[in-house]
Formats: sequence, structure tokens, C-alpha cells
Amino acid sequence: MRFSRPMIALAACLATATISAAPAAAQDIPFDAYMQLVIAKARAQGVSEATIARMTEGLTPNPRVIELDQSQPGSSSSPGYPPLQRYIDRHVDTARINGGRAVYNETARLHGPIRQQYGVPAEIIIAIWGHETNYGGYRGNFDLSRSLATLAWEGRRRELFESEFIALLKVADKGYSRDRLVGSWAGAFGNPQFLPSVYLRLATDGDGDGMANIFTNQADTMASIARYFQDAGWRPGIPWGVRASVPSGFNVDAYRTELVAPVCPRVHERHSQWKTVAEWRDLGVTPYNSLPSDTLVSLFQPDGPGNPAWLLTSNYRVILEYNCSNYYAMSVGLLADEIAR
Ligand SMILES: [Ca+2]
Repeated sequence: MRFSRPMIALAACLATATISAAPAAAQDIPFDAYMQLVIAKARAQGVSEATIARMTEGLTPNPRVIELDQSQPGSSSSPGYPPLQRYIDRHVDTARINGGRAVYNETARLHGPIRQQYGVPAEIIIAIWGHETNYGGYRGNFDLSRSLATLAWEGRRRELFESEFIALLKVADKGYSRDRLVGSWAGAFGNPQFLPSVYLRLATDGDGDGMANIFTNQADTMASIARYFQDAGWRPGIPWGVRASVPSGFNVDAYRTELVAPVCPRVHERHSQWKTVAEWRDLGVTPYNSLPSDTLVSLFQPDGPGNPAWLLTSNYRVILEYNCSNYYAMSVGLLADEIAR
């Protein structure tokens, strides 16, 4: 289900969720005629003529975007999972840890107010930022207008991308130039790689200058990610998860969840049933760090018996809301722990 880079997987998660629902309308009408229909919808939703003109001038489909979209594997149905540890070694390396610690120190003045307002710790926010764009080092340089128009016209997920294209015009209407509105081939942009609809709903002005500048402003970036997490149900004061010891010979499979998650079931099926920390302790599963005994957690031992195991809280599920991948969520959690260490 992953796009070519973890940073755009928010889009991937949304996109995967809609694959089966959207009819394949692939290029059923010429691009220019299709764009006139979309522009009419944008106009009806209040987008200004000046914005429509500058965002659609010279617009043509981008063959590279079509190629990238069509090379997406979609949900894998093959059995088994690649090892987590290999992914962690690659994504929580020394450079990314040091980069995160540097941002953490630079932004120290923001941490208290953000935690106060949104309940989200800075190290989680910075770990997301590190995974999405390497702390702003790579935000993508596709013309978002062209990418989203192409994906909408291409038709595989027309409903999703047509509404994202119109949302992009509304973002532009706030005073962002087309040159500024660049990002991933799949339409995500800025430090947190928000889709336009996510920007409209959740991007936040963290420094009080009237703009939610998630491209270059640290306060705006951090407040916007914090608001995303708050909106997705982050609970203040509990960790995403903690390492746990599992008795030798413990059969994790005996506690498999019976529930089938409505979105990305292949991710959720790997977690055990929910039990309280006290119930796990009675079974011999012991968290390395303190967790209140009534906290509901699921057990996850990604690389199988004899390998590290974690007790995951509901906050882990919030990281999955950003990108529904156990590799991504574990990597964000472990990087956050390293940044705050
Ligand atoms: Ca601002």
C-alpha cells in the first residue's frame, strides 16, 4: 500500500481506502473538457476567478504522475511480513536521530504551549516531521495543480483527487502562489505532507502572523501536526507504546484479535486483543517502563518469538491515522523515544 516514499503515505492510506469504491473512469473525456467541468465546480464553491486562472494556466496531464500512480502495488495479499528491524535500522538511523534532536532543541520554546493546547509531546510531532520530509529537507517539487488534475482526470480514484484539486484551489485562494504549491506527485505538501483537504481542515497558524505556513515555518508546522493528532484522538499523558518482556514459549497467537478492522485490516490483524496492563502482567507480559495498570494495550511482537515485543496504547492507533503502516508507526514511535532520550 505504500507510495514510493513514506512521506506521501498519508495520501496512500486515503487512496487505498477508496480503491474499491471508485469506478474506473480512466480518461473517459479529453483532459481540457474534464478540467472545465472541475473548474465549474470550483467556481460554484467560491474559488476566485484569479486563482482559477493562475492555478490552471497551461495545465496538461503529467505522464510521470500517471506512471507513478499506476506503479503503486496497492494492498499486498502475499502471506508473511518483511522484518520490522530492517526497516527501523534504515529509518531510525543516527542522522535522523541527530536531526530530530537538533530540531527539538531549536524549537524548545514551542513545546510547552503546544503540549498545553493540544496534549501532544514535541518528540512525536518532530518524529512525524522527520519521517515525512526529513525535517523539511525534502518536501517534493511537483506542481500540485498539475499532479492533482492529472490524478483526477486519470480516473482510478477520481472522486478523491477531484475534491483534492478543488481543495488545492481553495488553499491557493488564501494567498499562496502556484510556485509555492509544490509537493509530492500524489498531492501532499509542506513539512507534514498534508493533502489540500487536510490543510483546509487542520493547518494552524502557530506564530500568529495570520498564515498557516507549513512550508517553512516551524511553529506553524508543529501546531498543524499537533492539531492533526489531537483531532485523531491522541490522549495526553500516555506513551504510544512501551517495550515489554514476554515469557519464553509465550504464544502470542493465542491472543490474536477477533476483530476485522474496517480500514487497513492487514495492519490491525497483527495486534493482539486489547487487555489492561494488569491483565498482561498476570500472563507474564511485563512493560519495561511504567504504564498505569488500567491502561488498555495490545501486544505486538512484529518479528516473532524471541524478538522484541511492545505493548501499544490507543495513541499508536493515532500514528496509524497519519499513515496506516506498522512499519511507519513503529518507526515514528521509536524515533520519538530517541529524540526525547
Ligand atoms: Ca504563521
